[in-house]
Formats: sequence, C-alpha cells, structure tokens
Amino acid sequence: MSTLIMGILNATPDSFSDGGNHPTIAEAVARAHELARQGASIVDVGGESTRPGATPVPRDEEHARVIPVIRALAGTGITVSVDTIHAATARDAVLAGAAYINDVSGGTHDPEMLAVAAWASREHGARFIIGHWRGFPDANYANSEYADVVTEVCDLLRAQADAAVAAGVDRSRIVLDPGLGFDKTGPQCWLLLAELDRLRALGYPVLIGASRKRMLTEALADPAGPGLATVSTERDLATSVVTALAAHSGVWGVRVHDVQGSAQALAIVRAWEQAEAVAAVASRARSREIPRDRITLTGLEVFAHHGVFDFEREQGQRFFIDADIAVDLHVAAAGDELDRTVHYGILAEEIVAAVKRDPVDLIETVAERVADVALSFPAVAEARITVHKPDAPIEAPFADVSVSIVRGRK
Ligand code: PMM
Repeated sequence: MSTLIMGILNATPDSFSDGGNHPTIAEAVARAHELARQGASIVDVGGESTRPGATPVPRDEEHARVIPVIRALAGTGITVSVDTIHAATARDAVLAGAAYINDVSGGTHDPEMLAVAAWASREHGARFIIGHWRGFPDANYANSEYADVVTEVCDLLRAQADAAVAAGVDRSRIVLDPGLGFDKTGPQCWLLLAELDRLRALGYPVLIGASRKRMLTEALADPAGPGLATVSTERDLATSVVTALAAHSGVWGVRVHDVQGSAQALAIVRAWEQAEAVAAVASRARSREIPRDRITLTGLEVFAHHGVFDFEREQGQRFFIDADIAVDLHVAAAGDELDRTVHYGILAEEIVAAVKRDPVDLIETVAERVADVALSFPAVAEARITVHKPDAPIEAPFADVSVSIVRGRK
C-alpha cells in the first residue's frame, strides 16, 4: 500500500515553520487546496504549536483559529485532520467535518479526549492519531532520558492504544505516531526511524512527523557536510529524504510542510519498488534457467528383463544407461562440498535399482524411470537420459539401438 501525505496547515502565529502565513480563512482554504493539489490526502489543521518551547495557547483561542477553517474546508472535498490535544476542540472539529483527531499527547493531556475519540470513531468514523508524548516537551531535552527509547515508545503507544480501545475507540480507526522531537533527542528519533518495524509490529498504521524538525538540522550540522540548515524551509530536502526512507519501511503516512517534495520522493520510491518487483520476477525466472554445468555418467550396465517378447522377459539382457544431468556446480566447486552437488555413486546405484525393477515393454519407459530418479536429486535441473539396448532382437547386424529423453522440473 502506498504511503499517504498529510499536509500541515498551521493556523498558529507562532509556528516555527508556517505560522502567520495564512491569516485569513480564505487564504487558509486556498493553501489547503494547494496542498491537496500537490499530493496531500489529508490536511492537518493546527491552532496551537506543540513544538518544544512554544507558548501554550488558551483553548478558546485555539478553537477560534481552527474551527472556522475546518468548517470552510469541509464539503470542499478535502479530508481534514485537527491537530489538537484538547477534547472540546477535537469534538467541535469533528462536528465541523474533520475526519481525523491528531492528538500528539495520545489522549493523555485531556482526560475527556478518549471519550471524544470513541464517540468520533463510532458516530463519524473518524480516526484517532495517538502520538507518543511525555507532557509539554522541554526544549533542552530535560525530559529525554530513556533506557531504551524504542521499547519505551512502543510500550507506551501500545498501552495508549489499549486504553483508547477500552474507552470505545474502534481499533480499526487508530493510527500510531512515535512523536519525533517530543522529548526525544536527534539520535533517539533516528533510532525510532531505524526500528520502524517494531512500531509497525504493534499492528496499527504508523504516521511519521519529521518535517523541518531539529533532528534534521542536527544531522545536517556535520562540519564536513552540507552545512547547517537554519531556515526551516531549508530542511525540506532532508524531510523528503526521510519521507522516501520511511515509505520504503512501510509507514502508512508522513506529516509534512512541503507536500510537493514528499510527493516527488514517494513517486521515486514507487518507481524503485516497481522495478524491484520486476527484478524479483526476473530473478525467479533466472533461477529456473538450466545451468550449463553438467555431470555425465555413461555406459552404466544393468542386466534386466524389459522387452515385448516373452524370451526377453524370461532370459533378460544387457541395457546401458547414459545420464547427462544439469547441475549448477559453482557452490560445490568453490567450497569443495559434496552436499551441493550430486553424489554420482548414489545416482548410479539408484539408476541400477530402478532399471532392475519390474519388467516393462519399452526402453522409453525405462528412460522415463531413470529421468525420475535423476530429478529426485534436488540439485538436478534437467536430465538427458539415454537407454541403449545393444542385444535387442533385431535380425540384421547392428551396433546399438537407444532411446534418449530430456526431462526438466515441472
Ligand atoms: N509534530 C508537531 C505537531 N503535530 N502531529 C503528529 N501526528 N506528529 C508529529 O510529529 C507532530 C504533530 C510539531 O511540529 P510542527 O509544529 O511543525 O507542526
């Protein structure tokens, strides 16, 4: 499934990246449509910056910033999310048409939030995004002590998801978010990204919000590297790279400011993954190719009783078998390993036993039997079998009569 983009629309004058750029409702709506055109499936409207060090916004003010924008957007075909830690704002946003409650506190800040999320999921099919958080984040990482950040984030998110389900939130409406940058240092954020599999193993869709965050600035600050991206928009390329890598790790969504950059990153990931699928098919086909290496056993003599005449059945005669088998011998030869090839002594014994079994009329049937024996060795990709019958009842003088068949794996 392809990763979706949640475009950020901040109705916050103090947001570090986008605040104050959309002061009027009309402009906010126009910007939301631009984000959608660029590839955002969801527009996340926030009225309070939760970034470390931001001043908390009175609830009424946050409400006044976001609800009119959400109401104006609802019904215009845009899927809206509300970025809030306040239950009352979440409830009114859902009533105004929001399809997502994006709570960076994961329902821990406002004691009413889980009840609102339960009602919203039940009555409106709204989804509830549970972020990992330890309270209002400290800009100096005073609250970023973890013995094992990935385990602790996973444990807390699992517990919050369980609490949400217990409160009545439909399990299928829950999304988890590790809360990058919320009381997590850069290295801790990178660890969470490196171990996205563990987050995904919790069984919920995973949303990642790395856009323009300090973790990116820190990673770019290597003196030997490309230089410090101090202006937030300068982190957009880095954000898009995270989008690509996170998408390749199977995240459900990315929350970003620069939708266009992430949309391009996702298009490239799609092209790459499609080529990977094509390459996998080609590789499977190659593995079915017949190796050019061969093991050849010729002139294996077996006395048996095959033939259409009674005297052949009674007296028996000599048969000579040639087995020419295709086996990839690279590994066996490189490691001098008998296990990786065919033990020709055992092959000979099994062919003799098969040819000696109950009599049949035709050497064609004998050849088929021998081919089955050869192909019962896993390393054999193809068997060319010849059965000679030099004492066949032919009146004229002759040197030999034989039948050859070629059989591969089905
Ligand atoms: N980060 C911020 C705000 N809301 N929501 C989710 N789900 N995940 C996040 O990582 C997240 C968020 C803070 O960043 P901003 O001020 O740039 O929006």
